[in-house]
Amino acid sequence: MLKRVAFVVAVVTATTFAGPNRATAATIYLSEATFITNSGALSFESFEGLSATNSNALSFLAALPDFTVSATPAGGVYNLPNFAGTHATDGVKYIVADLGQQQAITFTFATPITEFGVTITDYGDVIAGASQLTFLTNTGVTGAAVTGPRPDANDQFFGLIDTNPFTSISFTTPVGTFGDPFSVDRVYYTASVSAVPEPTSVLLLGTGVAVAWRLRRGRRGSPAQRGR
Ligand SMILES: [Ca+2]
Ligand SMILES: [Ca+2]
Repeated sequence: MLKRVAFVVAVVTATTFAGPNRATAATIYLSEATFITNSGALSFESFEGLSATNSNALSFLAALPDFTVSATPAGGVYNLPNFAGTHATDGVKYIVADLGQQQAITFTFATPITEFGVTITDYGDVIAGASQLTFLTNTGVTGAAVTGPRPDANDQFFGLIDTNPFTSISFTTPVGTFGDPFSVDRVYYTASVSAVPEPTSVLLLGTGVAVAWRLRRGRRGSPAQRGR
């Protein structure tokens, strides 16, 4: 009987430890400043290089240097100061998802990232939009990015840092929130490996250290100079 109890306790303990370890790998940030502080080198994109459409196309997709951004069922690039509450949070251009329910904006990266941040505007300001905008990565990390209701033209930063790299993240409105356009701008993501100091910089730094060491050695080896 005692043996049996011990076995059960051992199994429960193992399960308890496995759960939190997995959950704490991903951290959500609602403060842009804290997200940046806790991130490594980041790249930034705010869609200023795209042509504004100021209208919605079905299955909208735009290609940026490091990722694509798509909007379903429809979306576009806007440069209007205020389109039904949506607006830019950096520069003048931004991406809108509109028309229908379960509207989604999806970012898909060419190389895996561990950090992602974005400002989401104007979510949850219409009557039926009082629930959450859900995020989901291709690795299965999910949760609430923005919780409604929110005032018209609101801004909400959302950041995710995950030790387990991911290549896509989507933001989806719930069923029943028909006609609540929302938008994204100010995108941060893990800088690609090309942003790491290049071998020539490292070599120059090494040369500098060698020169300094030689100078010190030279001074020590000259008693006449030391006596002055
Ligand atoms: Ca912008
Ligand atoms: Ca809205």
